[in-house]
Amino acid sequence: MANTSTSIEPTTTTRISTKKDHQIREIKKATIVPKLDGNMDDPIWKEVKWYGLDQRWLGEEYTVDDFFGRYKMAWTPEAIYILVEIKDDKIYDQYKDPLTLWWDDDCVEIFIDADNSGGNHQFTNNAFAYHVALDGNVVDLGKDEKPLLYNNHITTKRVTKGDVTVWEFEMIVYDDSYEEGKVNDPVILSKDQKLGFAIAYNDNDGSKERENFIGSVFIPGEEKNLGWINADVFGTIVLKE
Ligand SMILES: [Ca+2]
Ligand SMILES: [Ca+2]
Ligand SMILES: [Ca+2]
Ligand SMILES: [Ca+2]
Repeated sequence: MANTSTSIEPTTTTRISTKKDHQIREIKKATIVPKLDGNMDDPIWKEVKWYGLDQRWLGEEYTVDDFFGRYKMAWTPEAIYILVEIKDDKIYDQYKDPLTLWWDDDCVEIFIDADNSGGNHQFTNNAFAYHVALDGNVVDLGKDEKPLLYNNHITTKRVTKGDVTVWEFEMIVYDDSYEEGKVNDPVILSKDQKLGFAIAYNDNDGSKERENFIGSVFIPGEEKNLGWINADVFGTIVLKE
């Protein structure tokens, strides 16, 4: 039966998605969970390919001796796994306090948007920008605009040999219903699910402030340090078996 009515309301949505999917990548499911030991000999890491950490978001041009980075990803219903290999000529940790200028020490930054909604997340849990420090502390800004430790969201093991550091991460995913200090259910990940994702490295080799911020995704325009504010710039991962 033809119905030309235009008065039908769309189903209620609480959030208008602003994101246009880009850098869409299919991520393979791990049947055997990688062992977080800083060693990349796990079966899943042999099966999946490297992605580059090669987009300069901040700082001057750098050389391959100063920084080279790449990563791999996998998932299970319980978590996302990330293997990161970084070549960095100097590992630098000037602030022992994890909540002081955490972005000015060498650290890996992992961006995740559980429902791929995009949009502002600076002081909300619409998405997270987890800074993982050399000592394993995980920091992001909370709703009160102050830094918070999220060490129960990401577990990591880091092994440095010479100028090469291997990090393995296990990230439990939380969505925008996350409330700090409450009991929160992690997102159970499933096949064909789409999430917003990016990863970056803050490289400092002894300066007062970070020298470079190198990310995984191209960000158009002059201002490229947007990941910590706006989840629209994250790439899109699609979970596959
Ligand atoms: Ca391993
Ligand atoms: Ca460096
Ligand atoms: Ca979101
Ligand atoms: Ca460094």
